[in-house]
Amino acid sequence: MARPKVTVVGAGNVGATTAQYIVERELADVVLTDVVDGLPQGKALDLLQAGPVHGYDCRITGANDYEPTAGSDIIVITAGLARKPGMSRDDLLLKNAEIVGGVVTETARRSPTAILIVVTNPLDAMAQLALRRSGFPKQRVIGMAGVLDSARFRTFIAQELDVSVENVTAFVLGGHGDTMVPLPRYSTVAGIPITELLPKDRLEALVTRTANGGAEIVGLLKTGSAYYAPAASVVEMIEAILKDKKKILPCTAYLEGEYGVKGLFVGVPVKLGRRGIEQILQITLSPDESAGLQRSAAAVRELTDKLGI
Ligand code: TXD
Repeated sequence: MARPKVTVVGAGNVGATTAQYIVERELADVVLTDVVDGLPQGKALDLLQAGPVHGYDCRITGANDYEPTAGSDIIVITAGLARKPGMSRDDLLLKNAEIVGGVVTETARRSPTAILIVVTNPLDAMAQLALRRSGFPKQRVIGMAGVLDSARFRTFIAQELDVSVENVTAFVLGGHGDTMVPLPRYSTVAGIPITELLPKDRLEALVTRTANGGAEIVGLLKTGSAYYAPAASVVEMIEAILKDKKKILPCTAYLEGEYGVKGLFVGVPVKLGRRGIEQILQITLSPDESAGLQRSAAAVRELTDKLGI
């Protein structure tokens, strides 16, 4: 049986680490692309040479053009710029929209049945742009944010209670970043809601740390942002899709009325399988949680309005 094919656009920190985790799990052959001459080719060759040691046979190809991406099952978009000094959030929005728009046009026409996983920030708006540009059905355009945000929350809960991360499930809704909505009452340790295990003030501290999880790492690294956990999160989504696992994961999905949000990408629990987003799960939110989600949606809407999408 032919191995599935995954294209990763952007051979920077998140892109290259995503390629690494894909081949280490032997999930797919990988095509890694970037605009920087030699970068994707060099990283692809290096990863290929780790194969004999790790014991994987996946093919890994690096390219500066899109021809080798044709017929991909999944396309992961990590291409973009980080914010530079003097650059406003809006400058970044417009620049990354230009990059992501171009990438989507080039990849979608060569892989018309692919599933797009968008990673580039501002995530929710870039996912919306990818949906519009590709003309793909909404089931096949997914943003990665919730898996990462909930992985961070799970890490902090496990640390706080000194239990295995494997026992901890956590739920995070909403947009990526400051407006995310962690849901402690749906977060559990071996099935026990964490609201029964942690006092309110500790729980609030963990929620705040989760919401600032990305900034905490940027503050430490200084020259870049997180990539191990983001790449691991992308790969969990890829695995759920390629193995048709029907796994329930928090992902950024296009809503058409669910949770009272219409025509916008927001993070919600979805079922991921071979057809992409196979279902959006609707859970009952408290008035506070619902208000948080609406605030989050409004922040996303501001960006999509600026892009006119
Ligand atoms: O939760 C999430 N969604 C995120 C998002 C978690 C982590 C990172 N997040 C965002 O992903 C981050 O804010 C960036 O927008 C992207 C990629 O982050 P990364 O840390 O990988 O950035 P790098 O190392 O700067 O890599 C970006 C690469 C770099 O090699 C550029 O040369 C390349 O993108 N690039 C392009 N590749 C292809 N085509 C075009 N046009 C292009 N422009 C730049």
